[in-house]
Amino acid sequence: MAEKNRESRISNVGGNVSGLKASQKKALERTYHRRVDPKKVISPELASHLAWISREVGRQVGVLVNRRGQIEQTFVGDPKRIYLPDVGRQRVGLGHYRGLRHIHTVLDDSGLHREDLADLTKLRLDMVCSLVVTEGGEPDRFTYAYPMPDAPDGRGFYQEMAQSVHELQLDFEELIRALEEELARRERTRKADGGRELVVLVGVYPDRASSERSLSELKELSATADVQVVDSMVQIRRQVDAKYVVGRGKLEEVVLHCLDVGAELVIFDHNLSPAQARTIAAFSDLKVIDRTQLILDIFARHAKSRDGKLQVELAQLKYNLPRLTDLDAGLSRLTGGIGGQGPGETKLEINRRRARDRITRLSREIDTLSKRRELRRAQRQRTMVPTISIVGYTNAGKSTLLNSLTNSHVEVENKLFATLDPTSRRLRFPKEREAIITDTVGFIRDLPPDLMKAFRATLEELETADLLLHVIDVSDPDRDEKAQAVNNTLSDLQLDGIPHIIVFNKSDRVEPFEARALALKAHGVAISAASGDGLKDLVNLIAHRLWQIEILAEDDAWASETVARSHKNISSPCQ
Ligand SMILES: Nc1nc2c(ncn2[C@@H]2O[C@H](COP(=O)(O)OP(=O)(O)OP(=O)(O)O)[C@@H](O)[C@H]2O)c(=O)[nH]1
Ligand SMILES: [Mg+2]
Repeated sequence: MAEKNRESRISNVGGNVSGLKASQKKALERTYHRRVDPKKVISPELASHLAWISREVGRQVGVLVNRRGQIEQTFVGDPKRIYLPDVGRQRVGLGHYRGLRHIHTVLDDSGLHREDLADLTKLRLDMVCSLVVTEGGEPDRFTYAYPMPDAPDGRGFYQEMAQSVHELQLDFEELIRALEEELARRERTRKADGGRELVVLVGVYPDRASSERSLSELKELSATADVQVVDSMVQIRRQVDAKYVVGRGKLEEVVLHCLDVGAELVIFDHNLSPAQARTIAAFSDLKVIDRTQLILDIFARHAKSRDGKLQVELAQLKYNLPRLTDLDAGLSRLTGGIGGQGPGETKLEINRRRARDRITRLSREIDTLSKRRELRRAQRQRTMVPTISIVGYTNAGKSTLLNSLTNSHVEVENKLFATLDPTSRRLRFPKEREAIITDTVGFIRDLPPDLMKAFRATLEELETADLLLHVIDVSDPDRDEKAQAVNNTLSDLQLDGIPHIIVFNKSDRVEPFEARALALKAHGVAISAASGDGLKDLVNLIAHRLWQIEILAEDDAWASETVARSHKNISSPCQ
């Protein structure tokens, strides 16, 4: 069978074969008959053959050799360059290299090229080698490099030169065994270390300050998604590279670095276009996801209600569908694992079709649930109870505020996107007045509006709100940018016409006058949702806005009773 396969490869010489004589092509085809001892990197016979034919055709000639010593591919380059044929986009298993080495001739005195070394790491080849050919067509110096993640110079490979192939003392089998053992050992150490996926964050920013701000949020998002950030790589440039986001050279550096630190996942601090996502995935052997996919992954982990889960899945499907590539891992991302590798056996078309079918079914189911919610809301509106929605950047303290206003126990966490499903509670005011108050999903900058729309349950609550409480974490150095991001999202969603109160929360974490001064300026209110400080002012302001009634701010008893008498007798509208 193996013989037959090899037969069928004859005449299959790739690359730049144009203009070659029939006899030269035949000679190139004969390369497939060569066989290298599996313990050797190259045999003197193969070296002589390659050198001779390369000089004969005046071009570089390359071969891919597998671990059994068979020639898998033969290809021809230009006099000064050679392009590696497609080695298949199948991801190499953990703890393994690709099982192929690339050997090519050079007709001048150069050794390994930069491209060779990039191929070595990005395609996880076993080895790359160059063979200098003399004027007379004889093999001369032989340079080789193999992966070495721990290489002291941080380059990720080890390079060596032999004056001739006869001088090569290397036991190839033994070398690969040791290298893979080391890879596997690293893998085991990582697992023992909690088994969290190791990631490298990558971003392009116009300046240092914005890189720090943006990366710190991406780190928090990564922590929420339970991956371990080992490093971040930043490129400062005015514009994002249209093709690779970071420049090509930087991307090579990223790939190399990932290999160095044992990371398999790269998270881009941008929203990649489908074309960029595909190009970058094709460029390296790493799993690549973007900021939106990371956020979606967090959403998938945190959604609790049936409605929430369906909506996240729908958003993931819609986002990932145009990003599916031929041999892509895409589908498993749809099931919520962080950029997880997809089931290799599934054909792309089936993936796409299944994804589309699922999108249709999910949309239908979500519609049904939405109608039910609408009914409930209509009932509420009939009773003329005004509704208040708490909005704000993620982690600002929205759920804490709902809890302390209504003595509830909505989950509060120092994590981004702790809340996904809206929760409504009744809030009683003096003089038999009451309102419904709803806690909603947090906003984040640069979230595609389509994704925001995925949270229909939340949005529907917002659309019918009579008043929005915009909660801002006053202790956050980026509070202004974040508040602006919330305003932008509100206006994207055409919700900026709803009256709102600005609530500066976490006042206990700043100087007392600071929050108050800000509140005064913004006609808002400073509170500490955690300690209850300032809540009476807030209740007062709400009552004033909703009914134009005054509750004496000095009257502590009244205000605290208002807060204490609140009930939690309205279930979440999407349960
Ligand atoms: N010091 C202090 N911490 C607060 C205050 N309010 C909330 N926090 C903390 O801030 C973190 C986030 O609070 P959450 O109420 O979960 O924030 P959220 O806006 O609902 O966040 P998401 O639902 O994730 O968008 C938690 O660790 C809270 O304990 C406050 O007034 N003071
Ligand atoms: Mg919350």
